[in-house]
Order: sequence, then structure tokens, then C-alpha cells
Amino acid sequence: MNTNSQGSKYVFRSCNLCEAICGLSFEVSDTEILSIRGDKNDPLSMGHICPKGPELKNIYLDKDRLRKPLKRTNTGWQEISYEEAFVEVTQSIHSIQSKYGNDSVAVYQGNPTVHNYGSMLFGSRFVKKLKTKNLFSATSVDQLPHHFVGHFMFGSHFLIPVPDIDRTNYFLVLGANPIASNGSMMTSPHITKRLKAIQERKGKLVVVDPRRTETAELANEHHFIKPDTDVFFLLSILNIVFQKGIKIPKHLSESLVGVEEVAALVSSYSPEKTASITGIATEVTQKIAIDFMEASGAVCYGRMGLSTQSFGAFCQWLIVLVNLFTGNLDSQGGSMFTKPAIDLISMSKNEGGFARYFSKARNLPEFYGEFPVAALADEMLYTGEGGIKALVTSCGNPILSTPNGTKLEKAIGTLEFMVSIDYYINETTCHANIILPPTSSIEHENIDMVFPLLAVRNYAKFSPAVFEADPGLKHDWQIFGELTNHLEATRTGKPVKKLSEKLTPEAMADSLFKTGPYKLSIEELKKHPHGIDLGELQSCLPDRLATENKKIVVIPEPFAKGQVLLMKAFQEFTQQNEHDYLLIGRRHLRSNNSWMHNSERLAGNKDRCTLLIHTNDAKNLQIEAGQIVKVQSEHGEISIVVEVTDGIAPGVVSIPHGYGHNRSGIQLEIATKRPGVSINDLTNETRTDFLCHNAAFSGTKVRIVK
Ligand SMILES: Nc1nc2c(c(=O)[nH]1)N[C@H]1C(S)=C(S)[C@@H](COP(=O)(O)OP(=O)(O)OC[C@H]3O[C@@H](n4cnc5c(=O)[nH]c(N)nc54)[C@H](O)[C@@H]3O)O[C@H]1N2
Ligand SMILES: Nc1nc2c(c(=O)[nH]1)N[C@H]1C(S)=C(S)[C@@H](COP(=O)(O)OP(=O)(O)OC[C@H]3O[C@@H](n4cnc5c(=O)[nH]c(N)nc54)[C@H](O)[C@@H]3O)O[C@H]1N2
Ligand code: SF4
Ligand SMILES: [Mo]
Repeated sequence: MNTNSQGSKYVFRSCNLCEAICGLSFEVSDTEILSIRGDKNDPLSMGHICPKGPELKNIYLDKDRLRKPLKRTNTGWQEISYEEAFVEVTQSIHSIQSKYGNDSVAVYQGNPTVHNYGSMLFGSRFVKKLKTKNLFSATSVDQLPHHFVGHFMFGSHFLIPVPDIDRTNYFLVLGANPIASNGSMMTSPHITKRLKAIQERKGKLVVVDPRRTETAELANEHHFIKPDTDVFFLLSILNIVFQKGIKIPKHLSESLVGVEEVAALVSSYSPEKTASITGIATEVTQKIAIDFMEASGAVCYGRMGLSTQSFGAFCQWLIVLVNLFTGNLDSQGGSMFTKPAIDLISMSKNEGGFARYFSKARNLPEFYGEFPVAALADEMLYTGEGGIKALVTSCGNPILSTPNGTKLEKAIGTLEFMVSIDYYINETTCHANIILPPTSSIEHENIDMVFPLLAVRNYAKFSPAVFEADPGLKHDWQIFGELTNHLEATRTGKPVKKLSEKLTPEAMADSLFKTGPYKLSIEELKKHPHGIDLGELQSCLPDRLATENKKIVVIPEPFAKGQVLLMKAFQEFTQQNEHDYLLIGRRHLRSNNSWMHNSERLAGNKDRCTLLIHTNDAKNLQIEAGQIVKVQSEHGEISIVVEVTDGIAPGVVSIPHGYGHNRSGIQLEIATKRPGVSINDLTNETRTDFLCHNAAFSGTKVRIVK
């Protein structure tokens, strides 16, 4: 902390609103935040800040933010004390588990969990105490395929390579829009600067996306692709690479098993055969493959648009193979692994697994102890043994964020009890019997435990609280800690244990740093308020592999077996006639998943929840910009304003997710002037990834009605 001549001081901490974890500089007086700016001395973010960063002040001050636990009664919400809430929550959970078994209580942990180390560390202790198999999180509407591939190829779900963006000379981006999202599974703050730097060193940025996104606008090349078909494009890239001659990084030549089988697989997918399916011409695919092979340092990267497809896991697997067989895996300028100061990989060594047990209603496989959230509604509606009767949510809004939110909303209506840990009444938490609000993020310290694992440089930082916490509020970790101890007491009849002063998130993180590869400590990190740069990414395979024999499993069993499904889909695609419109999502810089839409400063006056449609399609349908149309799917119907553009592939339409703050019958207390509609009232909960069962959002079939 520094003080200036006006008596105000500076607090340096990372923004926790997205994966870029930008270093911010808070200028504060005793009571007020005077300004929030990018911290120029942060070695990773170098002064970057986006329009969401300053919102940390508005969230702190927001009058919509809950500051007292709430209980739902027949006459509306009633404020209660934390103690009353803890007792009621744990007694309800205990009585439901006693009656129906431990699995009758389900948990959904949403996206902000990973941005809050207290919630993560103490949430997982509470979850263990519940002893339920019905665990769900945002992972399975997001990056599950990356973990799946990490687990099967490298031996740990946390072994996920990231683009060495600062040294690459050819960046092939599929289904990601980092200029709006600020990067995902690639912590890379100041992304536009980093992308432009590739071009300044005469490298190339190539984007494959059904929409001409902000990132595509900057790119050297952009190619439209038909949604949900990337798997075939990637197979064709590999088909060409194998024909021209693969190049395996020298240090990995002894570490691969299964290369011949890949050669056999990709031989069936020549670019000539896949062009009519993907919409990418043979010559374009050939040129991309050859440019990629010839570049000194090239990397292929795919994100949400690729992960949330029918063959999302296949896509992420093939991306690793493209990098591997062009000599770019674990190599400078290619796709590399980090060496973070907290070693999550050795920590989670014994937790891993897939399909060790299955969900009751949908029979979907667990992965690392979690079921796909696309099954959540059916598991609640299941009346047999093992069906869900109670729900705990934290940091999330699954009614807006998971496929077929309408069905989930109905299913939640059948529950006997629900509790939510959240500082807003949102479309999901409004159904809870009790809402437990935590402190806002700047009222507690934080350490990014996850994102340095995915960062384009090795980096560590401690973020101090900006202000002391509101004395009436508890932190997420304290809420989870109290719930854990109260549940134990309810079960045993013994007095409730006090939270230990020694067992805090900070103490836990400190010991993780001390046993980590750099032997850091919180004390040391506090001496470096802007963060510590631990250097550029280094080759680390095969040493770092967590597979039994330190080999890369080039074609893991689920993929070997899944080839049949792939071929079947390929043949069905080739037979396909006229289709409906294919729906994709989008993100905007000034919006953050399902929340922060109540901020006037951030959202501005523009309605961003619109339907993007190509000019020719609009003409054919005789619809115009500004008009309201109905969009219908197998599962639902929404009405939405049309925006006409040439920046989307013909036959494709786009709606952003996270909106729909006007659900019928619900009096939301968060005032929003632009409620929008929820794309997930159209998406299909039965459409999941063929292998890992991540939600398959991309390419949902819809009809448009005037
Ligand atoms: N169709 C479609 N659906 C999607 C996506 C898509 O692209 N298309 N994207 C998916 C993705 S990638 C994700 S990650 C999910 C996100 O969806 P969710 O997992 O539902 O997460 P958010 O919408 O970010 O949840 C926001 C809630 O978390 C609360 N919150 C914020 N910070 C904290 C905190 O520190 N403590 C507590 N207790 N609560 C907090 C906010 O108040 C808010 O109510 O949506 C998914 N859904
Ligand atoms: N401003 C802002 N930033 C965010 C978020 C936010 O809501 N707002 N959310 C955060 C979260 S939780 C996440 S997970 C990340 C996500 O980060 P990104 O993945 O970079 O974000 P998206 O904008 O969802 O990008 C997905 C892209 O895939 C394209 N796409 C859709 N379907 C297909 C397809 O079938 N094939 C191909 N090739 N492309 C397809 C879409 O057009 C879109 O451009 O962003 C994070 N950052
Ligand atoms: S890009 Fe914006 S939201 Fe993301 S960490 Fe940086 S300031 Fe925060
Ligand atoms: Mo996400």
C-alpha cells in the first residue's frame, strides 16, 4: 500500500471478474474508492483494464446487493440472522438426507467460484461433508472437454496446454472471441496488444468462427464455419499434416503411444470430403494447414464455440494433436504448459476419474466426482431412489446458464428445500428458501489459484482486501465453514464447533505456496504488491506428465471407441438437406455471464440481447432490423429484437446468453431496464457432448417466425 500527498492510498489487487485477472490499482481514502485504474506495474497485465474492472466499486456500493440473510415466507422475503439461517439450512439438509439418503441433496457451484479462493477451498470442504454424489458446476456448460482431454492424454484434468501467445507466429483461433471475452483457458490480459504484437512481428492471426467477431475483425484471415462441424475441419487439417509429413517435437519422440492409429483415423477425412459440411473450401483448409506447418512457432486454440458442441471433446483432442504433429506441443511459440506457484496437479492426483458411477435419471457419467449439469433438471424430477430433493447453489444462476432453463425452473419448483449463497436475488436464487449473502469481493483478500495454471506467463500474486468487511457480513468461506460445522453438529448432536482461527483460506494457500515449486509464501507475495513474474513458459514434458508411464496417450480409449460415432455423424451430415437456422451464442465486453446487467454505467443504453441474422436471411424472411420476431426450438420460444448484419454466416443466428431477467411470476428485486430473453429457454438439455456430456449449445436448431 502506498500513500500519496493528498492522504489517499493505493491498494493493488487483481480483478476477479474474468480470467484475465488484470492487476488493478485502487486509489482509496478511508471510506471511499476514488479511482480504479489498470496497474502498470503488474507484470502480466501491464496496466490493462476493461470497462468491467471499475464495476468492482459499483458492486461494492450496489443497493441491490444483499447485506442480510433472507428467508422466503408466504408474505415475501424476511431478514434473518446468519445463525438462524445456518441452523435452518443444516436442519433441513439433515432431515432430507435422513429421509431420502445423502444423494438427495445436490450442489451447483457457478462460475465466480473459481474467482474466489475462499469459496473454492471451503466450498469443497462443505461438499465433502454432504457426502452426496449429486454435484454439478459450471464446468459442464463450459470447459469440461479441456479437462477430459487433459485427464486422458496427460494424466491430469489440470494438465491443459495454453497458447504461448507472446512468442507464436501463427495463431489459429477457433470458436473464441478473446477481444470481447478477454481470453479463456488462456489467462492473457491486454489481449488486443498481444494479438497485434503477433502481427507486428509478421506473424498471422487466423480466426474460424460462424460470426465475424471483434477478434475476427483484427485477424489476417477470417473464415466462416458451419456451427458444430469443427471436428471435421480439424480432422482435415490433420489429414493434410499427415500427408505432408508429421513433425514431432524432438524431446517427445519417445513419449508417444498411438501415432499410427491417428494416421488411420484422419486418412478418411480429406478436405475435399469435409468442405461441404464445414463450409470451408478445400483450398482454404489446405492453406491453413500448410501455413501452420511452415510457421516457426504456431498454435491452434479453441474455446467456448468448440467446447460446447456435439463433438467438443473430440475438437479439444484434435487441437492438441494439430499442435503435437506440427512440432508445436510443449515448444516455444506453440502450445505449452505452465508451472504455477500452487501445484494443483499433484494436489488432485488421487481424485481423478471418469464414469466410475452414473447419474440416476439420465445415466450420465461423472467426471472427477461431478455430473453434467445438463442432467440436473431430470435428476430433480426423478422420483426413484437417489432423486434430488434439495439444492444448494453458490455463485451461480443455472436457470439462465444451463440448457433448457425452463425445465430446470419447473424442476426446482418440485424441491423440498433450496439454499443459495449469493449476494443477489437472481432468477435462480429467487427460488431458494434461504439466501446467504457473502461480502463483496473487494472486502476480502484473494489469491488466484486457478488462473496462473492457464496463464501465458508464470505468475503469482496476493490481492489484499481494499476495505475491511462490512461487520454485518460473512465471507463465502465463513459461510461454508459455518455450514460445515453446523451440519456436523446437527448430525452428531454435539455443540457447533467454532471456526478455527488457524484454518483460513490464507493459511491454506500459504502452505500450498510453501510446498509448491517456487517455495513462495504469502509473506513473500505481500512484499510484491504488483505480483511476481515467474518467467515465460518452459518445455516441461515428459517430466510433468501425470500418466503412469510418463507417455502421452495420443489416442485415448474414449476417442478410439468414439470414432464410430464420429463416422456416423459424418455420414448423417453428408445426407443433410435444408436445415433450420443454427443458433450460436455471443459475449459482449460490457456484459458478464448472467449478472452485472443492472449496472447503468456498464450496460449503457444499448439493448445487447438481440438476434443477429445475415442480411440475405432477413430478406428471405422479410424481416427488418428492429423488428421483434419469435425464435422457436424443440423446447421453447422467445421473442427478440432483430439485428441485421453481414457479419454472421448465412443460415446462422446468434443470441447472447445470460439474459432473461423478466421471468414470469417472479418479482425480481434487481432492477433492470433491459431484461432481455434467455437463450437457454431454447437450448436442449438432451443435446450433450458425445463423450464427456458437456452441454452442446452451438448449432441448436431454431425456426424464426415473424
Ligand atoms: N447458451 C449458453 N449458455 C451458457 C454459456 C454460453 O456461452 N451459452 N456460457 C456458459 C459459461 S462459460 C458459464 S461459466 C456459465 C456461467 O453461469 P453461472 O455458473 O450461472 O455463473 P454466473 O452467471 O457468472 O453467476 C453469477 C452469480 O454469481 C454471483 N456471484 C458473483 N460473485 C460471487 C461471489 O464472490 N460469491 C458468491 N457467493 N456469489 C457470487 C452473482 O451475484 C450472480 O448471481 O454460463 C454458461 N451458460
Ligand atoms: N465480457 C465478457 N467476458 C467474458 C464473459 C462474459 O460473459 N462477458 N464470460 C467469461 C466466461 S465464463 C468464459 S467461459 C469466456 C469464454 O470466452 P470465449 O470462448 O472467448 O467467448 P465467446 O464469446 O463465447 O466465444 C465463442 C465464440 O465461438 C463462436 N462459435 C459458436 N459456435 C461455434 C462453432 O460451432 N464453431 C466455431 N468455430 N465457433 C463457434 C462464437 O461465434 C463466438 O465468437 O469468457 C469470459 N469472459
Ligand atoms: S479484462 Fe476486465 S473484467 Fe477481465 S480481469 Fe481485466 S479488468 Fe477485470
Ligand atoms: Mo465460462
